[in-house]
Amino acid sequence: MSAPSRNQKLLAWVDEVAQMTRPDRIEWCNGSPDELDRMFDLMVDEGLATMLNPSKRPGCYLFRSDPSDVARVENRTYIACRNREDAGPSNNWADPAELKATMRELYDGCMVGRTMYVIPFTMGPLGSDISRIGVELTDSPYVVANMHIMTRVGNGVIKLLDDQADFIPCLHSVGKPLAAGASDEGTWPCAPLEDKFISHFPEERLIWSYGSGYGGNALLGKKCLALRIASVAARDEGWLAEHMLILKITCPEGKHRYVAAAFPSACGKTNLAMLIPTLPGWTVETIGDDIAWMRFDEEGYLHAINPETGFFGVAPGTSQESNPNAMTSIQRNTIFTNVALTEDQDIWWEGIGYDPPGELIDWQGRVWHDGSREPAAHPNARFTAPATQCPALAPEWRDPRGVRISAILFGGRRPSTVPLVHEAFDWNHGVFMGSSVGSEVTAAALDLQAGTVRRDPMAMLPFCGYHMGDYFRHWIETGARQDPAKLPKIFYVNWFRKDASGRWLWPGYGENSRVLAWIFRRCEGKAAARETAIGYMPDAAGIEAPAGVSDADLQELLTVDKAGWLREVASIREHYATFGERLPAELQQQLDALEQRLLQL
Ligand code: OXD
Ligand code: MN
Repeated sequence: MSAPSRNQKLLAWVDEVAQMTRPDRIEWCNGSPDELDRMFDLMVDEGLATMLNPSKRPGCYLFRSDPSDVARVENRTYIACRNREDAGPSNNWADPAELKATMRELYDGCMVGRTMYVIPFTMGPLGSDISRIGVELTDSPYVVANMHIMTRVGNGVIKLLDDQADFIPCLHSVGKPLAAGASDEGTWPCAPLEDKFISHFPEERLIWSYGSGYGGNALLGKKCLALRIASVAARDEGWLAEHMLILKITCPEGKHRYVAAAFPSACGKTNLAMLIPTLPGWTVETIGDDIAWMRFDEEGYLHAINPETGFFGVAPGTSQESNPNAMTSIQRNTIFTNVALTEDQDIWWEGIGYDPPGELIDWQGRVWHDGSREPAAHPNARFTAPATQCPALAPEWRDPRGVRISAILFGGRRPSTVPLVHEAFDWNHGVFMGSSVGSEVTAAALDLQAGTVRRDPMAMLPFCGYHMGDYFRHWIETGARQDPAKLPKIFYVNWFRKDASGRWLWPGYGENSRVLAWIFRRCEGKAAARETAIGYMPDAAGIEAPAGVSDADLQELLTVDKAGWLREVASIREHYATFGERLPAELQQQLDALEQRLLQL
């Protein structure tokens, strides 16, 4: 097919990559439904995909990955900038020229026997000032199909590129060339772990990924472009690229507000983004579940867009009870990866809310019976579903101007110490809260002492494309340029409190609407709060307790545990030490001031 673009930079780059990788053919993607069907047909024919039961899950397909290719590979993820210090202590640094030389050897002939797809896409609505154009070159039809769902692919982008708009080049290969006439024959193509590279060249705004087909490593618009590269662009251009969901909340009187929220992985971000309130009269609608790009408008208000068009969610644990809107979203036109297959060609996973309906085929293609020791679905099994299938999607989710953010929430899994909700005194105090976010780990989960907090500042540790100390400075400076009265309020929430016997103190899920309601009223200036050592907090009367939460429970959820917080201060001090001299003095001052306030209690 002849190239449908007149953009010289794009044509030259496609040519250069084709010469290096030597695909059998090149195909330009137009984003059409026919193209998507063709990708699925191709993969079904090659034994890589199973079409699910069309009367139960129309338009849905199941994929099983190689057991070595089931998640993001942080130890194979690189930030290649000129100075090692600029990558900071939380990233793997590589010298750009050396990394390119290593990867060029791997890319040499890596697409032999395959088609190279050219995927023009935008993150964010076509033509919005905040949006970015990317072009992904890949030899994976699985990536093409997922990009169709997760981004805006197609001719509209080609047209913009014809007008010489710039784009972010994203190169991807599964790293498995095929001998003449061979096919994958049902085996998920990827390279061994030591050959996988997920590389970012932030100074050039360039992404090179090799050897993995897994979403976070291969759908380059998502974590690579919309977070790691965009975070650097945002720093340079004065905006924020964040690992945040965006939701809309409407109160019984009909007024609405928008909230952005950052939580480390496995804290129920998708569930919160699609929450169904138990509090009568309130509604929550979804704008996005993973990434927010935010900018201050001319009037000084923060606006956010969701740059994606789909949900790439964790399947296990998703059920009618935990997230009915997600269950409806995945009813049709969804890609399932590494879930279990039922006898009637439907999907099943641990925590789906009902027993396995008979014998299953597990995520590795083996027969599985109830009671087997290994899980039937991989714990990181995923669904890729179009956002438009979410019944709670707010109509303005695609507004190119974005939505005005009234509140920013930070949170993590903290069984002790951190109360249900507290509000920052001001922007810098809120940045301090975000910088100290983390989740407690169990000894079984990681080789760490139980009770240790694994810090994941603003849930960006794996996704910030530069030094985290500079990232905190960027947040502080961004706030300092604005009228404080117009800045969003910042809150720290914790749905995961337990009492001394290990009993959950708070039921979570839809009941979290009770906390959102307090936050909403705070933004309106209508809810009372008391000033404490750690921030503003509601009295027990400020939160309507759900069934099963006693007055004593609520009291415990809303007290400041002085001893626990002094331990927290010491732990944050250790965390801060890892950022060295680039930690902004403002954050050190926030920590010292918190300690002083606690000591006075
Ligand atoms: C994700 C993650 O996959 O945060 O969204 O790990
Ligand atoms: Mn995420």
